[in-house]
Amino acid sequence: MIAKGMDRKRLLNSLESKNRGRPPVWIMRQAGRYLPEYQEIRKKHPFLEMCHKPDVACEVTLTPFKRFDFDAAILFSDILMIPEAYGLGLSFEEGVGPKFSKELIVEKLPEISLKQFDFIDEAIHRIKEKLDRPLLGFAGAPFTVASYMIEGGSGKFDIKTKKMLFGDPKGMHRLLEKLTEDTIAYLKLQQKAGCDALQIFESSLFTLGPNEAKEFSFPYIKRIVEALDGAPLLIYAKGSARYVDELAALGARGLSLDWQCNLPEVRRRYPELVLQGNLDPTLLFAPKERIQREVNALLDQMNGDPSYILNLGHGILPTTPLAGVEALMETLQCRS
Ligand code: 1CP
Repeated sequence: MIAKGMDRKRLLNSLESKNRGRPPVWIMRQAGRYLPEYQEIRKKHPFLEMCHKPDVACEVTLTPFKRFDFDAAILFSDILMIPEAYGLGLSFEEGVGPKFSKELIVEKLPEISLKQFDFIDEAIHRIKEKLDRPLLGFAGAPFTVASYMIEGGSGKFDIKTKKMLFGDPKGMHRLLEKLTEDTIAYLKLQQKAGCDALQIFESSLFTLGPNEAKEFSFPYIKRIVEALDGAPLLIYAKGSARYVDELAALGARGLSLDWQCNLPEVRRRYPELVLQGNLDPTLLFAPKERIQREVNALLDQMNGDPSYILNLGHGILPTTPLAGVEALMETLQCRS
């Protein structure tokens, strides 16, 4: 699907605070399990193979555009590629999610080489050859990736992570230091390969109290922002509502906010910041009229905002009906 003329630039314009007309839209996890086309490809490949094979990663990245005219693509990959490169034995089990088979010993984590991410470099080059709109690269924020490594996969209450954070804060900082350095190199690789913008996912922020967030999350994200030196970078955080000021102070181009934030109010406080979000992902399960009402209510306040990007407040859920996404897209297009 080919977007027309300046339309293709909507996302980049918003990132430069100069968008006119309707806001750009993309959806976190848009190249994922809610799409029947994704499920078809997934039948043929285990998840990690999809990430490792540049031709498949490219195909999956472009899959959502068969149905939806999103204004950007996001690289098909995962936030766990860095721990995988550490040799922690990552696997994805059906219905279970990510799992690491090797024990985490922070002191023994190896130095990694960017050569290990050649498959990502190649996937980005391939996508850029075919894509007619901006491509987002991404990485997990150090604390979120650390929490998966410590839990050995998805941890329901992140108890092991908290145990380490409170019981061995020095060890926790050593792990976060290492992840920060590797994440900087990893994001720079994606930028150099052709990604037009980058997003950092701090999906586990909500598990932390304010003192812990201040110590174990924000300083590391800030270092990444500084190292990327003005690159168009968005920070997504789940649990952003109570930390808008702290997140805004990290110096990134924009914030991607969850659905507990009052986005128009954040805009009043931060007129200059790029803002992205923040519909509740479960809204897409609602009847069409309800989706229209909620999307229109948000757009009544944000339409015409030169630095706004429409998105959900977290990733689209795997069981989301396609009709929900269709209703969102139709409502937006009616506002053009
Ligand atoms: O369209 C896209 O966004 C595709 C690229 C993408 C991204 C940006 C994937 C593919 N994963 C991610 C980010 C990601 N991965 C996050 C941050 C965003 C968020 O909070 O949703 C996190 C926490 C992960 C870790 C992860 N990987 C999970 C979550 C586990 C948990 O704790 O609940 C899962 C299920 C995966 C596997 C995965 N990654 C991506 C897909 C499409 C899948 C499903 C794999 C399958 O088909 O079984």
